[in-house]
Amino acid sequence: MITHELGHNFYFFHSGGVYTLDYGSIWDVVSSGCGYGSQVPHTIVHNKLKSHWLTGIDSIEVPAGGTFQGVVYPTTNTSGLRAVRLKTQDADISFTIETRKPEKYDSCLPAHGVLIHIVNKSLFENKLNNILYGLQEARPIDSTPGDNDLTNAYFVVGENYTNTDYNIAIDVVAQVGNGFLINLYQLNNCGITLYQNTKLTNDVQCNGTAYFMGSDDITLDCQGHTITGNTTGFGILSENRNNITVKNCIIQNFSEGIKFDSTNQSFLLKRIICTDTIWHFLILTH
Ligand SMILES: [Ca+2]
Repeated sequence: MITHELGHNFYFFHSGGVYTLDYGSIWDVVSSGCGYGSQVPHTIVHNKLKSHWLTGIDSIEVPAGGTFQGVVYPTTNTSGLRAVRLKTQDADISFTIETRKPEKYDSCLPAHGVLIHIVNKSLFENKLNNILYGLQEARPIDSTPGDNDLTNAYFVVGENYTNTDYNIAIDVVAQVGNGFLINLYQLNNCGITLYQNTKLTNDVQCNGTAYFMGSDDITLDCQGHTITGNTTGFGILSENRNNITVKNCIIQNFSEGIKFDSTNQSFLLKRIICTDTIWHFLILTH
């Protein structure tokens, strides 16, 4: 409790506000934490960034419209990248990414995973005179929404968070040591590697290759949208992959519309209009 109240003196506010107005997050000592009288967890990286406890090589700030790929290590580590803040076109809104692991001060936490918060800076400014009540500056993104439970809010390998209001996607690609490899990209951007099933929500215009298929067993569904190039690169490039599905795409004006090279097994191409003259397939079947 002392740690919690001390946090307020640093202008740290209750995170939560997802299912309850206040408190409600086990992941933050300046929320409910693990309960009074229990081992208290760390505070969220948003607060550590705000107070410059994490700086330099400990953290990275991704500008609005930017991308990031790298390993985010647990808050309980003493070195390595431990915080990512993604800015958005709205100067007040950002997202933070952190890895939490039940050990040391975080030993009361329920699992090892990736936590994502949406931060609204304007709420911080509104609350300077109202420190204990009101809206939360940082709200956890619940990976299992609607269940009135934030203990399972963490993301694990293979899971993805997509926010179409801000056109961002965050993939948890793999575990690397005790950290997680994060792939953060802008929805509908070009030149990106896809690791998860992806749906386009509008047409895209690309300089060079639009999409690299980065994992097996994934689907790109353009939902009828058009991918337009500048006569260079590939619309969709898949090399040494299994079970890639591309559907509902209109692909035009690339050097090659689709290149599937050594991409084997049950790939599917459905409802595709490719206006480029060259399609390049080297398909291995078992
Ligand atoms: Ca949940």
